[in-house]
Amino acid sequence: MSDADELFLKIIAREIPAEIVHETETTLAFRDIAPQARVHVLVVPKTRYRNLAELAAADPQLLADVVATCATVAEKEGITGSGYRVVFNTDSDAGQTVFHVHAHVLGGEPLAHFGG
Ligand code: DGP
Repeated sequence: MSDADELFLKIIAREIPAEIVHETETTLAFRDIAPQARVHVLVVPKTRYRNLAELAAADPQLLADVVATCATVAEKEGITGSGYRVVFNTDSDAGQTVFHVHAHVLGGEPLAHFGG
């Protein structure tokens, strides 16, 4: 595991500061250091898995916890009415840079549309 991949474990341990938005027994939500939207929060499981595929295979309940925390964050941030996006960048083509699975919760303004 590289230093970059240990980053979120250090945030979970409060060894590196972050603006924490919500915490549960199994997950932590904190603001992205380089926000791509007015609201940009990262949600991580407190146990590290490399990416979405590893988490889904190893612990589906923990994945459900991460997704539930995303919905809670959207409520706390007041963006459920206007809408929001949840993204798991997974490996190189998606530009994943930190290999501790995390969901991006983005909203608070109109987001560029993608898809059909
Ligand atoms: P990804 O590209 O999907 O692996 O996203 C990693 C995100 O992590 C990226 O949007 C920036 C964010 N990030 C990187 N370093 C830090 C940090 O030290 N603190 C916080 N809060 N976010 C960070």
